[in-house]
Amino acid sequence: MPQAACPFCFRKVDTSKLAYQCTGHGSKPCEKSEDELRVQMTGNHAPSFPTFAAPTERGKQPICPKCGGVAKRRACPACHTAVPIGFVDSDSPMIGLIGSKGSGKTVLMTVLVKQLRETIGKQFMAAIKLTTDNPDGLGGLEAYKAHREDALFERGTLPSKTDWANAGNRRIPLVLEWQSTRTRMFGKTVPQSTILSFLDTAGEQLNSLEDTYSLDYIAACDSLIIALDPFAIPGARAKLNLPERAIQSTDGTPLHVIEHVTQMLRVELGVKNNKRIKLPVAVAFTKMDAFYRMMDRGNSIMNPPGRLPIYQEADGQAVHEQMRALLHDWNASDIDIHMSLNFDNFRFFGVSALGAEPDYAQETTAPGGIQPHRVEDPLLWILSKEGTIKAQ
Ligand SMILES: Nc1nc2c(ncn2[C@@H]2O[C@H](COP(=O)(O)OP(=O)(O)O)[C@@H](O)[C@H]2O)c(=O)[nH]1
Ligand SMILES: [Mg+2]
Ligand SMILES: [Zn+2]
Ligand SMILES: [Zn+2]
Repeated sequence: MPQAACPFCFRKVDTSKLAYQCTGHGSKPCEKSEDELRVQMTGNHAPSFPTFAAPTERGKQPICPKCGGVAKRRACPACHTAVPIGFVDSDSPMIGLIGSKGSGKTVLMTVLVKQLRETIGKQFMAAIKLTTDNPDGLGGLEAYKAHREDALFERGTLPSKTDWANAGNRRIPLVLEWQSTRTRMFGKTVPQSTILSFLDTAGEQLNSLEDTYSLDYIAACDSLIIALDPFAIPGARAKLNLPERAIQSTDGTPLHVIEHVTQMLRVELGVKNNKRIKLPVAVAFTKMDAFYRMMDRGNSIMNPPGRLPIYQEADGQAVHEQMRALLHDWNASDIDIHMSLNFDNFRFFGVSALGAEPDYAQETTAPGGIQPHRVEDPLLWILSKEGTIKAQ
């Protein structure tokens, strides 16, 4: 039975037995109302049409109990949120993104989503779409575009502390559908969908054990991207001449963040102290643009990544080694040691979502605009581990 974590409530569900949700096209009008289960599991109060279990008899049509119409939309049986159609029968991996406050997660996600849609999709011949938990009307997508994408790319303003997706006490996962093909036996290709769910989880939320939503998320993840702020490493900061406003990470050094995540993973996944954690972890150092002027021309971190429809293993290895050397220079090899001792499968990445340093005090992007550099690398590495894309 195909199993996957629901991208909205993170419960593992059998994707061949999803619930149905009415779309209001019966012969009599159907009514939307707040769904108790949905509120309880995700905090979403938006009214929706009735969600009901799939008929158990084979060949029987899913009929809405309220209006008698045939339902076509599928929904999570645990939280009653409508899911992208590609989730049906899939065993999609769940990829988590965590890091401390100010490490650049919101900027990274916003730039990554646009980069995936506009560049990476073409590179991998994949259709990459953003879906939200609000499939009726485009409310969710429009809000995302206005508050996240346009704010950053058109108005050049950096995310505010009370971000759109973190407003109130409800956090909204960003859900992407990556549709491509997979080659079966005899060279036959079949369509394949991978659903990616990103919850922008701040370090301080990880600290409070009451935040079960974050913990459920971490526990459901098949792989993780940890965003680390190099500005929070004293030895790295000493090499720069940063204004005070650039220093935002408040909850400890990157080593503390990593140690905390390791402890949490050990508990959540039940990994004993004498075993390494198997879950693939991409450790992404953000804001690398601040160091570009100090790097040699030939440094792989500075090189443009390849544009072939494969994950380039040698290039990834080279960046990993360059990052290790930088950690050594920054007097932060303890991060490398900690990762080696605790994880079977990790890799370092050096990314820059903005591509150039912003005006930290004004909270605006550089006059030249946004030129993302290597933002997709961590995700591509993980997708190559999951088998969604090839590695070479
Ligand atoms: N130099 C540089 N600074 C960045 C970059 N991305 C984010 N920042 C800085 O880090 C701050 C926090 O970013 P944000 O994405 O809001 O962090 P979050 O709290 O982890 O979501 C921004 O206001 C910028 O000052 C980047 O690519 N380069
Ligand atoms: Mg944020
Ligand atoms: Zn769910
Ligand atoms: Zn109905």
